[in-house]
Amino acid sequence: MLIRIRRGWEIPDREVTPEALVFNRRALLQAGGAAGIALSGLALPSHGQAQTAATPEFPTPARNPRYQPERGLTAEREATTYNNFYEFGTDKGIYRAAQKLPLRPWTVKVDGLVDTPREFSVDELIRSMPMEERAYRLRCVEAWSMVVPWTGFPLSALLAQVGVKSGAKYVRFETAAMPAVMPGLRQSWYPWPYIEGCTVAEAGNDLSFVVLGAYGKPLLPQNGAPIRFHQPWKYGFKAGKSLVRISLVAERPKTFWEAIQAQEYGFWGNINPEVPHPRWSQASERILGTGERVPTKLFNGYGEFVSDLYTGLQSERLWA
Ligand SMILES: Nc1nc2c(c(=O)[nH]1)N[C@H]1C(S)=C(S)[C@@H](COP(=O)(O)O)O[C@H]1N2
Ligand SMILES: [Mo]
Repeated sequence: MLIRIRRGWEIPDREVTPEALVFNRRALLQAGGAAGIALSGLALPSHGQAQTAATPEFPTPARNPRYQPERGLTAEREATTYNNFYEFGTDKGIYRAAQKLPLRPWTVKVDGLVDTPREFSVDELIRSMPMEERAYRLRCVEAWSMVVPWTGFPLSALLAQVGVKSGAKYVRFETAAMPAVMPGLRQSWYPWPYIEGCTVAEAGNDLSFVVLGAYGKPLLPQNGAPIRFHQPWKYGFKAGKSLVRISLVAERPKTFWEAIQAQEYGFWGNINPEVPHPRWSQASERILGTGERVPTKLFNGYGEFVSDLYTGLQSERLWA
């Protein structure tokens, strides 16, 4: 039995109505797969009074005030129509093609050097993990950026469920490879599936966030539905979309972009305005939607939370 952990800053008056809804929702999920699909937010047939309150099918927890985005939220339209998701194609307009991604059933395997390897269904995670909203900056190495209100939970909460063994040094993220719906996989020179990774220490940082929703709704396919990752102090390419497996491993995983072009993309991918990428200066960034250009900050402005992770690692290639 997983315990729903309430955060101190969560607004208590949200609890009264949602309790009843959560109860109904569980009953519906137990009733079978059809209800599960309906509750994913794609289709909303009426299931009685449980559906009348605001978005009972997906939790809308309070925003964590600790992480201030310091800029306005990016318009949802921008964030959902200008994407990188090479499995669906290399242009920014893959949102149409991505609608073919089947979102249920969907499970994520958590395995490797853990005490209890397990496979979690996405709906189980939505019900049982300590969900919160976080408005994070996202900075792509192509020098554009946005601010998205994600819904999800800290990766550390999931790792606590399985228990990380002492030999584990890295986390390897594997994302979906579904040739039937992903035309990009025909580009066979790319090393599919898209793999990403970080250290166990980075994974344990509270900013490391497993994302299930955005803008108060379940994640859309183009943003990596039904479950993706995000570490806001790293370039966007570190954030694997449509995760199927999270493995605790002893060796540093070979990541997708590193495998393609090791001179341009390293393992760490930390944001640093002073270290240019061969094709893009990282000194400034274009804000999606407004087109405004602003200086880029070290660690994307999250240094106070993460710089300690890198003491003693100066010999590593810490910046993309
Ligand atoms: N599986 C997968 N994940 C991926 C990518 C991808 O091509 N495939 N692109 C990455 C890059 S380069 C960026 S900038 C972000 C973009 O996330 P967004 O489209 O939700 O803004 O997703 C990352 N995750
Ligand atoms: Mo990116």
